[in-house]
Amino acid sequence: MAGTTTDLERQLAELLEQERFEPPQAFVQDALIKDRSVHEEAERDPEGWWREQARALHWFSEPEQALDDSNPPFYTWFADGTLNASYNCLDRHVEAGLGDRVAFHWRGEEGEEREITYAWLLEQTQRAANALKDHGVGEGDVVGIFLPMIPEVVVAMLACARIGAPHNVVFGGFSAESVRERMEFSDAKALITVDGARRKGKVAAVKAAVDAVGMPVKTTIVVRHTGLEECPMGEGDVWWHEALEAADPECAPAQLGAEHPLFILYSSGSTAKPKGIQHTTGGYLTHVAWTHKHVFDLKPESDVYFCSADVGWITGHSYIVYGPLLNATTSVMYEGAPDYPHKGIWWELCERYGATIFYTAPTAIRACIKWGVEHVEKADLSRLRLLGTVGEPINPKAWLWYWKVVGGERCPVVDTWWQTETGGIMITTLPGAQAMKPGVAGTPLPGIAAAVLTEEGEEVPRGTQGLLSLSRPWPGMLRTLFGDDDRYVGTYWEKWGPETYLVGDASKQDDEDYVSVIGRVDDVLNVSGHRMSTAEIESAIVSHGKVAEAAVIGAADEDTGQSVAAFVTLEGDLQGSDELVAEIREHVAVRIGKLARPKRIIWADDLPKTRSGKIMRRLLKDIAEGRELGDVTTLRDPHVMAQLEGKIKERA
Ligand code: 6R9
Repeated sequence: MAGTTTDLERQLAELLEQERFEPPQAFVQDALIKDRSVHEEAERDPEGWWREQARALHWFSEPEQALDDSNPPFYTWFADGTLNASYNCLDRHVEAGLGDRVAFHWRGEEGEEREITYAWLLEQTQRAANALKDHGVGEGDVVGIFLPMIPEVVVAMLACARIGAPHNVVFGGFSAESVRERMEFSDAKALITVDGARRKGKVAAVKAAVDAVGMPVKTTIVVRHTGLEECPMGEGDVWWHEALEAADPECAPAQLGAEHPLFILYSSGSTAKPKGIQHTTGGYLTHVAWTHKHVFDLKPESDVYFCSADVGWITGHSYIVYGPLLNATTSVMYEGAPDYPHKGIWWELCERYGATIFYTAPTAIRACIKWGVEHVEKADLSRLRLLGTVGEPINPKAWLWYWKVVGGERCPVVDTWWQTETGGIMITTLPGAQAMKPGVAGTPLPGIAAAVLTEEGEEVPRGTQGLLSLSRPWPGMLRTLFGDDDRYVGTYWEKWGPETYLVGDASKQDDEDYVSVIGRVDDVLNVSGHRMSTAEIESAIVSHGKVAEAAVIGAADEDTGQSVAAFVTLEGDLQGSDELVAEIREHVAVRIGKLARPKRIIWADDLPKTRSGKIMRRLLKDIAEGRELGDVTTLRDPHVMAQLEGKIKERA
């Protein structure tokens, strides 16, 4: 085995020299798009082109209008059309005779399997929609969803969409406290949650945790999943299965304006308060339907698609639920962790269900590399024909490993750049039409325009690093931040004016228009492809009784891209200890979620601040990553740095 690894390493090292990979001929032959004429066609008339793509949806009344840019940056798309998201995802497929098609091959952590058909989803969605109505939820009311990766999470989202109640899904890895806060911010009327969630063989009592913090909602609907004995049901609590059973089986889809909000999804920004990113119906669905089909070269009759994300993130919303269902896709949905019950579970599932398309995050690929090729090689992956990544920059080494070991050098790899705010994929390669460059996402998709700018808004020369911007509205764009138009304008449209969207990523563009994305330029961390705010973690740490002050930075990390490092000063003359490290980590887990726990805590007597009192994060980053210190002359107290450096050396 050792011999094979060396061979592989040598082969990968050779491939590292190659900057450009043409799409494999066998793939191109059957590809939906084989050249760049679509890009050109869209470029001639972007609005008209998107208007054409909107025809892929079913409209109760067809829109005449595409983009309305009369009040920037409050853009609208297809505003005079009416439609329903759940009708588009379910009814029309069932009406077309596809009711028996599997929408999800679902696999539970314990190995149980459920085949979820389109007909079943439609039946359950109508009942759930009526159950929501029975419990006082109406059009425009926000409904919170805090569920693990079980089919009911899809039903819950589509039931909300059916009656025009925007959903607010919270990732299952967040703490109950985070859920409470998000319910409060979004003024949610009801919460759909679960008795317990399984993680690597253990069961977490979710309903009990939710009760312990108290939710500001009238009704809590509880899915019975693990059958936990201790699932407290109080006043205002209803069992999902009982509510659905009692509900009318038919619920006509609400005919909603294209700009009706479909969902809110909270995402981390550069302040402690998460941003309620608000998406609407017609434009968002048009964008995710087109991109899901063409970026993944989807043939719904023969493909089996597996996206390993969680529905609680935008990737799950757009490319597990809405995009795939709009295109009548058969998908694989897995409840568990990538290394449970064993490190080859993804590949076992690919073989078992015949997955042809696989979409994951670079951090997961790096974990697989560490676990070893043997876990991949055990499975027959010969049906795979396309691979994708999302969430963070992929280093060329990981790209090549994915291409070679998982894809057998037959499967194009699409490196898809986008954000919660963009709704859908914006920059990538179309797999049958464009060469791939490892570590470089690709070009703006048809209809999308991007540019790399200076702080002042001038385009930088090709090959030079600058700030990524999007220079034209697109249908899947966020419309505002929930209840906070000012913050929406201030965050994205103030720097360069209401026509140029500020992405927040540093990037470069080459002579062929390919964009490589380097990383965030603001105080947003990217740990394993999960977005987190330094300010949010800092305020969680500071809320611990023994902590005086904290500064959080993202330190470069080989496995997770970035990791959370916290510089902490303690109250009075308290001393740091291993117990206190554990206490603070647990405190962060309770306040935000396990994913936000600092990997390293560094005790500091003081934090380096400018004379105006701003924490110098750049210096902390230098320290945490072991670099020579840059200019410290603007510091209020330059000795602070010497003390901190001393601490780090002690540890090393
Ligand atoms: C979909 C999603 C968005 C941020 C984004 C950027 C980073 C996402 C990337 C990528 C390089 C890619 N990012 N995809 N960086 N290459 N292919 O991840 O949304 O959670 O909102 O994060 O993630 O920094 O600005 P979200």
